[in-house]
Amino acid sequence: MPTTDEKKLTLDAVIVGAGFAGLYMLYRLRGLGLSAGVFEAGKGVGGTWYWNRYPGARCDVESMDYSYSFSDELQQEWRWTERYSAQPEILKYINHVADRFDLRRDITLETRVTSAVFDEAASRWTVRTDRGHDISAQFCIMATGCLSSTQEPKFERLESFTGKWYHTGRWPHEGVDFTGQRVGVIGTGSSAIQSIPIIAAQAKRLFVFQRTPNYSVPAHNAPLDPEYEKIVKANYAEFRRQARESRVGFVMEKNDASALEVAPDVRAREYETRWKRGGLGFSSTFNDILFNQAANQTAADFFGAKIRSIVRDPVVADTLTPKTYPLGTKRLCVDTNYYATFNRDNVTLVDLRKTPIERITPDGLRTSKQDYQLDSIVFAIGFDAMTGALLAVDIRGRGGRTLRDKWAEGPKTYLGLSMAGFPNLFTITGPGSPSVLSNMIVSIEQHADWIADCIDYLRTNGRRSIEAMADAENEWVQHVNDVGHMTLYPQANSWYMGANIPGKPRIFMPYIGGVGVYRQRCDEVTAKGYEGFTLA
Ligand code: NA7
Repeated sequence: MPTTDEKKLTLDAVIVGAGFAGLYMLYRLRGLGLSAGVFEAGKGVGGTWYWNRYPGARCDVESMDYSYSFSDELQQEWRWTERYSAQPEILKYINHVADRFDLRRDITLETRVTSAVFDEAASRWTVRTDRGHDISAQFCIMATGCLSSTQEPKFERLESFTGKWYHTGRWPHEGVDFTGQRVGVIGTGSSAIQSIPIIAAQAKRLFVFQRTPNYSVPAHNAPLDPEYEKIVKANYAEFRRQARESRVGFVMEKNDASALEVAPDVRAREYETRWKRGGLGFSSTFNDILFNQAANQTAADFFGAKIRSIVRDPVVADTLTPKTYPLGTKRLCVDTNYYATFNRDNVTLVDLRKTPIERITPDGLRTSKQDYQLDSIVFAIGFDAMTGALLAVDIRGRGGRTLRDKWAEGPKTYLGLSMAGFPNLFTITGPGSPSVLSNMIVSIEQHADWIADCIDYLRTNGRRSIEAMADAENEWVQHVNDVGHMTLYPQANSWYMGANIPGKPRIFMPYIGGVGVYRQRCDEVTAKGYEGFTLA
């Protein structure tokens, strides 16, 4: 515990969170000569990659893309071992970055920021933590991540369960051995889809409780091809430039053809090629998959046929086939042996649409049809995405207005970076920015750079504060919404829409205009002397 004196701090900036965003923000602010402190709830750095240690946790963006670009020495020297990196390797990388750039001395671990209150007279933030820190800072930067606030399991009689239960987003650090156990996994999102094949291979019996099936593309993960690594490293600057200007923060092979305009055999061949290649690029097989229902249906039909070709039991195959929302409008999953796992004798799929969970029992759970005996339950039920971690902090801006109040009907931001009424508060990859629809590291670097440049500008121009104008914010919120509704995304009950959390406002939260387009917009705002902001 810090002593009273150590707890009372005056800093130029407080950064909340020590994941990829917090670390790079600290690096940038230090470079400007600012005093900055990072406060992090975990016992280590890494954010998402610190908490999500469930079996099979892996990034769905390829390793050569999913890494920092700010240091050429770092990107040249670091060697990824696989096409898609597993969680332990990514965590090792983040720790390497923290050491390599001597970041740890400004990071306070095991400390949760509980409130941030704006003092209008002083134009400063007072930030408090659960360990009694009382920090005065000119700037407060929320680097709290989009998928960090877990959705808590709210199943009736959970407390009566005599076995052990886990949440994929808060996995025990020592790991879990399911050998000989009867295990139930609730949920079939990305976390479940990655962990199910591994748990199935270990457990005696595995019951998968599915509410909504997901579309999952094979990863075809493999050791990183040394030739590919060599080519990328020889051209890393250009590779990164293309990523920054792309739609999603990494280069996906584009196809300007419509799925509806090509002959059926050409279409089938294209889908097959993308399936064989694996990964998130599947949803760009044609240019209208995410915009046109009929085009999307051709991809969904291809998917259904694939599932039927892998899963032997036709009833199970049918249950695993999504039918209620367009492909890609819930985040596409990337897997290793997911569908084939349902051919195992020890795996049973339970369709919760037909037989919902009634309650947890002391030795398992009960659906409307039967009791299941379980030694362990894995809740793979996701996150209060994009807004959860921000609203978990009691943030109060001008006039004492809370962020919770401001966002009561859904998040409102200017560029996903800043909010009217909350001067000198920044969000890295906040709602209204490309964030979760992009390679997060590309978006994180862009935001941290924009914020650092903005702070530098304020200081060199003798300004104390910057605040989004209400009009600019309203226009941006409208634009984010308009662009979102040009696509099929709003049709799904996804966490992009806040639909996975009971009572959360239903609104499409990320900006889908594209990483390159969005960056241009941010740069224009800067070039026009921070258009849409008030500087004081
Ligand atoms: P997701 O993608 O939100 O998946 C959560 C899953 O849990 C999903 O299948 C949900 O079904 C299911 N769920 C949630 N609540 C319940 C209840 N009460 N009962 C039964 N099933 C439930 O979270 P993940 O952790 O898998 O992945 C999050 C992101 O992390 C992922 O997109 C990647 O970007 C990385 P539903 O679809 O709501 O019917």
